[in-house]
Amino acid sequence: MDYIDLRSDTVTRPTPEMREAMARAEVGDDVYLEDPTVNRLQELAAWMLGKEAALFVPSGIMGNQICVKLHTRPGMEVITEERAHIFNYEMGAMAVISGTLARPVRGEDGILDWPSIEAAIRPRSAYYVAQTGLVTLENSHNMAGGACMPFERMEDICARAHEAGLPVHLDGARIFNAALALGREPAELSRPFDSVMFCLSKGLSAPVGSIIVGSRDFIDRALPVRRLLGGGMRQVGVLAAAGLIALEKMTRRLAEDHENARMLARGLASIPGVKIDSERVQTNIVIFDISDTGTTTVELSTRLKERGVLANGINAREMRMVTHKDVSNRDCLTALEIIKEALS
Ligand code: TLP
Repeated sequence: MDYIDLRSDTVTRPTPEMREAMARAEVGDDVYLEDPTVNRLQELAAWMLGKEAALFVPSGIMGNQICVKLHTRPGMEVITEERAHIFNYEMGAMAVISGTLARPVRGEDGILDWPSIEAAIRPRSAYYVAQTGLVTLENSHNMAGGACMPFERMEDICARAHEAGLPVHLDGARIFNAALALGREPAELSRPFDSVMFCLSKGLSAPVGSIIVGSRDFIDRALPVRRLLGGGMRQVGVLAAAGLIALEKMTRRLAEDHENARMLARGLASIPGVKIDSERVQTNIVIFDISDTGTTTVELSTRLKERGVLANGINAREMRMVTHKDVSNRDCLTALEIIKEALS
């Protein structure tokens, strides 16, 4: 069966142009820093994100965790939003790899503000408590339904954290979606941060890969940590070639995904028992509550799959649907009809 796959934008397949570029890619040994295609990708990524340097890494998780490790020492706390990916979906990596402890803080619709972060910072004067080492933000915020933190809020948080002597890392897995929704350049969004991770393999449709950006010194220190984690790759220009197309050609079309997500959300809002504020959908992620329909998310996922639609629950009450290049407007309309039927 040809499924309409709304589980995630990670399911996107590389475009024919990517596959061609991968076949033609000039390669070298990237552990010797000699892969020309990787070097070009890193230069382009650093330029687009307005930072001195960039590093290609196999996954978003590895990118985030290299940054956590570089910014902290074992025993330190890392402030994250309560539903953040870096805290909930990365296998406790900040504890395993960096010996740090998450200090989760609830943000309104996933959006943190300075007073709640400040309240979570451990006092420097108290030698007998774990010290805060890092603040992390996520934009767009996956589990808050793709919500975007306004630029001014990020700027304010970064400035105040810096005044308090704390670095700030951005999990910008979907920073190009956020930039589009906020009407800002990705370089503008990334400017206040000490490090940013973003993914090539989500809405941008590359088959593999993420990037971290920061100062030259930060990226020089990131290289050995990537190697330590087993992320030193060899003739990886074959993957970087797809990443270059992702950055050059795939960022503008994200608007289409946002339109489809809004349409999906409006349609969902009209289904009896489904709770969603469609006005809140800013990017390509739609989270909706089905608890009033008397159906659990496991039941709904099963019914949808039988009818050709793939979507998962994020808990017993809430489903997540993510739009992307491989689902069209028509697919979303079909999915809506199927959801209505499955819930009737
Ligand atoms: N997110 C995946 C799942 O892990 C939940 C998805 O389907 O959305 N940061 C954010 C904000 C993410 O959403 C993800 C992946 C990552 C980091 C990790 O990226 P990868 O999967 O490349 O390690």
